Amino acid sequence: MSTAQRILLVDDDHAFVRAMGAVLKARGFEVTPAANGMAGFAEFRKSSFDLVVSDLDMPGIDGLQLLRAIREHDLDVPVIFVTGNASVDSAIEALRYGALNYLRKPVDATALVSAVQKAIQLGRVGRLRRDALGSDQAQALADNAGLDVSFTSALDKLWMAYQPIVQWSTRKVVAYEALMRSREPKLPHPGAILDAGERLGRLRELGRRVRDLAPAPLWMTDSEVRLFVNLHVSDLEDEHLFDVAQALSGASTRVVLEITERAALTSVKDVRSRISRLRERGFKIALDDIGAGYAGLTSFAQLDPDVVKVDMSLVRNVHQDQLKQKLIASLVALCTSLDRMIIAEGIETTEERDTLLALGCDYFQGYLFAKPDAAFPSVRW
Ligand code: G
Ligand code: MN
Repeated sequence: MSTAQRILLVDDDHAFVRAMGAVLKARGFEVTPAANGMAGFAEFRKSSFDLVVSDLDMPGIDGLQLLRAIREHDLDVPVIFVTGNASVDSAIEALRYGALNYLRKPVDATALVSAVQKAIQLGRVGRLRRDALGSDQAQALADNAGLDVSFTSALDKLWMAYQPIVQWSTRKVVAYEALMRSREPKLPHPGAILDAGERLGRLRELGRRVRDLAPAPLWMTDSEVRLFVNLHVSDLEDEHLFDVAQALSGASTRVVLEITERAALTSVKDVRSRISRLRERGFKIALDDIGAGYAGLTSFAQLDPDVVKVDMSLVRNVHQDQLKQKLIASLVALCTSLDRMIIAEGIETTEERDTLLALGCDYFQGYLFAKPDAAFPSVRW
């Protein structure tokens, strides 16, 4: 039986595969060539390898996609990328996805052999470490590593949907709420992305990405139109949020930061001073999901919000529910007396809208008017 180390060599550059294949074979490695990402992955599924060496830029399935597919099956196998294109972005991305090394063409044979030997050694250590752990621990590690890959991909494929917030009396769009979405099928809903970010301790990266993307299309709207952006409590503890150089700060006077009532603000150190720092930078503050029944009016007192958003659970079938009507009427009275804006969220029917109008609401958001969409969606009055 052969004990040679097995290398999968993937590149659409036949000359490179032939030349490097020969170099590696001469050093005693067993080399399986593949001419593209698809063929490489097929080989990978057929047998086990100690190392994958792959081109980054290939037609069809490229190196990154191949790496992602491999990581779904094998968390340990080391991967080295080789590329003729000296793109720093893709190099960084490759490393983020767990590639071990990155070599630029033309590749010197000695450099390749030394990188290959080092990678195989590291791969072996990774495998031993996983074997040494108990099966539960190893499983948790594996699950998290898989989740980590999906989360990275979800960040890469993040995009913002926008949902109008309207004023009924003037029939005008006064703002858009930016809502995160991702094309990563493993994490299809914002809730799933947030859960993954929380489990992995990567919520801040998510918040930063949202704040980078959210203000981009703002220039297309009238200057009075506001942008509502959701914050997670963990964002409040991220200095990036307070950085005047971040994209959102540039538009701060048009931005309303939504903080949900669902999360305990008590966990955040010096919430009040953080909120006032945001106000100093020009941001307005909204209390999101009020009435969802978690913190009651505590967070209202803590935040002293400029805007209050009524949770859609209070809005749903409000026309049939006297208790909901009373709650909303008292919130409207509170906001009116304090001169705060109050927005009812999640309106789906004309019955809900008309009841809310009768209760004194003038600002609305919900599928009845427009669903969130990539471009600024138009409103059905
Ligand atoms: O927690 P927050 O209020 O930010 O959540 C808003 C979410 O509610 C978004 O994901 C948005 O797509 C969704 N949404 C917006 N309008 C409606 C609506 O009218 N009905 C329902 N069911 N969901 C809505
Ligand atoms: Mn919101």
